[in-house]
Amino acid sequence: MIRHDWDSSEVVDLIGRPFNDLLFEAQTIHRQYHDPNAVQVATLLSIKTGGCPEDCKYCPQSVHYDTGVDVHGLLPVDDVLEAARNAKAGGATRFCMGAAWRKPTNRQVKQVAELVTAVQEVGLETCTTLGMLTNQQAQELADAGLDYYNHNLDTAPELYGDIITTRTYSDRLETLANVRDAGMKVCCGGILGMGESRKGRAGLLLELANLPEHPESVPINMLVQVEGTPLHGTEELDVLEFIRTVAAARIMMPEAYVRLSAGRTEMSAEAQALCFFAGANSIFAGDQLLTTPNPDADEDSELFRSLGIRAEVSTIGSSEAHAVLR
Ligand code: SAM
Ligand code: DTB
Ligand code: SF4
Repeated sequence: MIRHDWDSSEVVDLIGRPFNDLLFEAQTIHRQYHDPNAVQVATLLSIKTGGCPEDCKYCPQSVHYDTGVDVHGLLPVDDVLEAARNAKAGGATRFCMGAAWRKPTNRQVKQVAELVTAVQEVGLETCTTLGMLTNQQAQELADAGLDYYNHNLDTAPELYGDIITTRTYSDRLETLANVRDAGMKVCCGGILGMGESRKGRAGLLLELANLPEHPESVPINMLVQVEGTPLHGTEELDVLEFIRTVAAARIMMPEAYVRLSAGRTEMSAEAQALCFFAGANSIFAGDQLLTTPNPDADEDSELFRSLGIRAEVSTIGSSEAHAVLR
């Protein structure tokens, strides 16, 4: 059953259930909605890096912190195409382009729309994450054929002001509504391990699951601690608690692709295997996230091989037929 009426204590209790009960329920629901042995593979590219005016305390790309990221302006289309072809050759079905902007200008939206059209021709689903969008900007990206827009809520509303002061939770919700109105699919999740309590994690899941429509993709990131950011040195989250939160996300948003996102370089194969059992069915592949490292291709193929997991094949061209069949 798809619900949008979760309350906080119910979600705290859900995350805190006996581990075996929680994972069994998550896996049972997972099997009702998804192929249990297939994982979707997406690849990330930072198309504009660093120098961002926002003050997100986790982020190496904020201009407020000295992290030594290699700052660059918007990449030319040829560089983006080369990365997209490599991603496709590596088995990715979706190509996500990230820009360190608070909000793009109309000119920047036009430039990104051209990148979207070019990447589509490679035969990949497209996703971008560019910061806040107006209604018209969202429509322009949708008209260019953009499939997904990533815009994370990142944490619970009551904790947002401790992490970011340069924008509000309602700014985030407004962009998400603009993306939906324009007819695009939504990729929206958050970061765990920023010092939040279980109630904080529950608060993030509650917001996501109580949106008018569940996001099609829900990235769950483990904080990547980058030196120079204010959250560097935060006490690390127990990986079992991360897995519990993934399981709760699966139970609360049965149809969504739950993505085991940033933080995999610090996770054992066993921890990642438990994330897949808990209902994660998407990853970022490629040796770089936006600015920080990710497991390399050999490590990921070995992980998939040892677990008998297949990379999901492209649905481009068949998605409409699929929708008719359902
Ligand atoms: N500037 C745009 C925005 O913030 O919406 C798009 C790019 S931003 C880097 C995309 C997402 O990356 C953030 O919402 C956050 O969830 C994630 N992120 C950034 N730094 C991270 C870190 N150190 N660890 C985990 N996730 C991180
Ligand atoms: C998401 O939720 N995680 C990705 C993607 N969406 C854009 C970004 C992770 C960034 C990790 C830190 C970095 O590499 O800069
Ligand atoms: Fe800028 Fe996005 Fe990083 Fe925040 S998360 S500082 S908005 S790039």
